[in-house]
Amino acid sequence: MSLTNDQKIVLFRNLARAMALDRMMMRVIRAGKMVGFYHEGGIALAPGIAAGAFLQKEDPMWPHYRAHGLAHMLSKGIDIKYYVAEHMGREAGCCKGRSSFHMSFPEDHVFGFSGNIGANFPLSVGYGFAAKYKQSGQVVMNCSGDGSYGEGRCHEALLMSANWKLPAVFWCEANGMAQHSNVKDLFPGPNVSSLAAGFGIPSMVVDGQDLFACAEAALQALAHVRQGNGPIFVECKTYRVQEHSVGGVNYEGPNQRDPELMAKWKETLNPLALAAARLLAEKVLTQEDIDQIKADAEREADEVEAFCEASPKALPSVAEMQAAVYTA
Ligand SMILES: Cc1ncc(C[n+]2csc(CCOP(=O)(O)OP(=O)(O)O)c2C)c(N)n1
Ligand SMILES: [Mg+2]
Repeated sequence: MSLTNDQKIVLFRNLARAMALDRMMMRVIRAGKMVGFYHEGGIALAPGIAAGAFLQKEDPMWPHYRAHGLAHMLSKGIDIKYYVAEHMGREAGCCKGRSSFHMSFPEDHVFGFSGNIGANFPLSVGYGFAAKYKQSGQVVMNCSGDGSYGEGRCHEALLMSANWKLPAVFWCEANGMAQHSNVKDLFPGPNVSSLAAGFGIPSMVVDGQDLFACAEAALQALAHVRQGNGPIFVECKTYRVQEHSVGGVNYEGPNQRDPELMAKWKETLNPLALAAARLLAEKVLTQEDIDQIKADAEREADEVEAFCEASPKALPSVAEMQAAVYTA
């Protein structure tokens, strides 16, 4: 499925925005202005942009937790300043600064967010079942990393989705790492998407550094699901070139990961640079257009930071906090 030039420009602009915002989040946390912590996206944000790009507002999405779903939500059309304000513990945040990254945007059908790896899978089965039962036409975008698939509930979710032919995309951002483990030490094979075949679910493997390849895969996956064919699995191969989370060390098992290899990946596999080269070669954009898009993205990140700093710090009373606690 090929993309129009207009679609390519939107994707490119959103990737530039997400990468500038990711860098801003790193500046903010290092300056001690963030509540909670942050898992840098780095050069792994193209799959998230693709995952959110072609969803309707009503399509439930559970973003991958890396970069705390920044790319996915921005691409889905969520106003990201409320995400940043939430991380900075400000009243303007999407959950009034109470949640750090355990946030939600219910109006945009992002119903929750968790650092609990794999927690989203059973919920996605529920969203998918509801969509099918109500014949709402919604598609569920269930995003995760390759490290999720050591969790039993992920396999149960694949099984139930396949069995009930649920309208779900299992979108996997495979950076080869799960915290300090290499996925090759956790999974017997080159692609976690090979699991899908065991459940009769079709799958694709895509270059996660190629923004447009990821977007084409998202279009194809959504078309498959919207036509009532049941779930599909998309694996985007990407890279982690920094520590797992801020303040950590870039370990793999007991050893530090090779810094030279990380630097080489960072330089040669930057998805924005790769997409820019494509757009120039195809004469979709000029170098001037590209520079302008990048400058706009940096300015937006600065403006978002200033907006958040201007919002009062969230200092809820005990009664206000109790009102937000749900017990059953
Ligand atoms: C249920 C559960 N087990 C373990 C952890 C600790 N943990 C946090 S991130 C992570 C690795 C996740 O890997 P992946 O899903 O591939 O995401 P990546 O960080 O590689 O982007 C682990 C094991 C957790 N948060 N939740
Ligand atoms: Mg991973």
